Amino acid sequence: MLSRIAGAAGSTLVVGLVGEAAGEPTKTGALAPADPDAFPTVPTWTRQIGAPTGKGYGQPSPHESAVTRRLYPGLTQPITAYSTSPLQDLDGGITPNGLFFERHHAGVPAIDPGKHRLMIHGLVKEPLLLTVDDIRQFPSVSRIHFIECAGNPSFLPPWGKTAAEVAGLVSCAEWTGVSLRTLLEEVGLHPDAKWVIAEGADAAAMTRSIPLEKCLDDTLVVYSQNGERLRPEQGYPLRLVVPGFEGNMNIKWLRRLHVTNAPAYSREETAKYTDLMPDGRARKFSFVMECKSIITQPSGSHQLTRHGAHEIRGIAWSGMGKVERVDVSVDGGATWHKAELQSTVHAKALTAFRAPFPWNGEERVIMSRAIDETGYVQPTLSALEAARGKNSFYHNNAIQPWRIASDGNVTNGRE
Ligand SMILES: Nc1nc2c(c(=O)[nH]1)N[C@H]1C(S)=C(S)[C@@H](COP(=O)(O)O)O[C@H]1N2
Ligand SMILES: [Mo]
Repeated sequence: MLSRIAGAAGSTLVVGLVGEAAGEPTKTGALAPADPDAFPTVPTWTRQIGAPTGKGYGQPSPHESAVTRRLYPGLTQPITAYSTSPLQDLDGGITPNGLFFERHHAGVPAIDPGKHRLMIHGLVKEPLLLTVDDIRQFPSVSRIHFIECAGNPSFLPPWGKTAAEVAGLVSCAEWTGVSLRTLLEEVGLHPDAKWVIAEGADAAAMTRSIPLEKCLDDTLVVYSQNGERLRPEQGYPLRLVVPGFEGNMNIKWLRRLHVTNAPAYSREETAKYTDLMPDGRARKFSFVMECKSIITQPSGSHQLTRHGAHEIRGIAWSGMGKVERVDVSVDGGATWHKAELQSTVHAKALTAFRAPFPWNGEERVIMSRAIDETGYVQPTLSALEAARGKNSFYHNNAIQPWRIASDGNVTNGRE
C-alpha cells in the first residue's frame, strides 16, 4: 500500500533545508524516526558534499547491482554459452551495453584491433584488406536495430519464470558503422555475385551466407554500439548487423566477407538454424525474425503491492519492418485493447508500449500481441504449432501470458 502522508489533508508538510540544525528532525506531527536518513529528516546525503568526479568510466548505482544479465550454470563456456538481458528490469527500447544479451559459440576472443583485418574477396573486381581505422574513414550511418537469437525461447517446457528467461535473447542498440553496400561498391561486384559469406575471427569461425540483396539493402559493418565502441561480447572491433534477420547471421568479430554465387551451407545453416517440419522436411534459410512482443512489467517474479492505477509495459519488434500496433489483454486473450506505442517507432527495432491497467486484487492473465506494418499478427503458441508442428526449435514468436494472483504475485501464465 502507498504510505499516505500523516495529517496531509488540510495541513502543510514542512521539510526544512535552510538554517536547520544538523540531525534535528523536521516537525511534521509524526514521531521522530530513529533512522537519520528516513523521510522527512533531511538525510545525510543532503547534508554533505557528494562524491567527486573522476570515475573514468561511470557505473550504475551500487543499489542496482541486482540488475545483471542472467547467467545459466553450465552454459557460460563454449558451444552453448549464453546470457540473457534482464528485460523485467529495463525500461524503453534501448538495451544498455553491459546488459546486452550474449551468445558465443567459442567464447569471447581477445582481439587486438591494430592487428585485426577485414578481407572482402571472391566475385569482386578489387579484393580489399581493411583495418578498423580504414573502415572508420568511410561514410558512416547510425541505426537502431534489435538483435534476437532464433532460439528465443525454445518451444519446450520448463517455461521460464522471468521475462529474461522467456525472451531475454533479444536486445536493441543504436549501431554505428558503414553500410555494407558502401564496402561492396568499393570492391566492385562481379555480375555473378549472389551471396556474401561472412566469417568471424573467434575460434568457432562462425560462418553464415547472406543473400546479396540483403547485403545491398540495410546490412551494416558496425564498430560502435550506443555511441561507444562495440563491447568485446558484442564483436569488438567489428561485427555485422543484419537487421531483422536471425541473431546468428549477425557475425561478430567479423574478419571475412566472401562474395560468391551460392550459399556456403555451413554448419549454422544446415545442422543448426533450420526448422524440422511435421513431414520430415526442414525449412532452411528461415532468416526473418517475425513480429513479437512481451510484457515486461508486470512480469514473472514481480509483485504488485498496491491496488489502483497500474500500467502494463513491454516491448514489441518485427524483423519485417515497423511495429504497427500492440494489443494487450487482461482476461487471458478473450478481449484486446490497443496499447500506446512510444512516439518514434523505428523499423526492426524494439518498440516500447504501455497501456493503463487498473488492478484491485483480481486474478488476471495478461498478454500482448504485436502487429507489424506488413499486417502480420503475432500468433499464439498453439497456432504456431498447428502451422509448423512440434519439432521446431527456432523461431518461437508466440504470445506470452503472465498470471497475476490475488496477492499481486506474477508468474508465467503458460500451463
Ligand atoms: N563470430 C561469431 N558470431 C556470432 C556468434 C558466435 O558465436 N561467433 N553467435 C551468433 C548468435 S547465435 C547470436 S544470437 C548473436 C548474438 O549476438 P550478441 O552476443 O551480441 O547478443 O551473435 C551471432 N554471431
Ligand atoms: Mo543465436
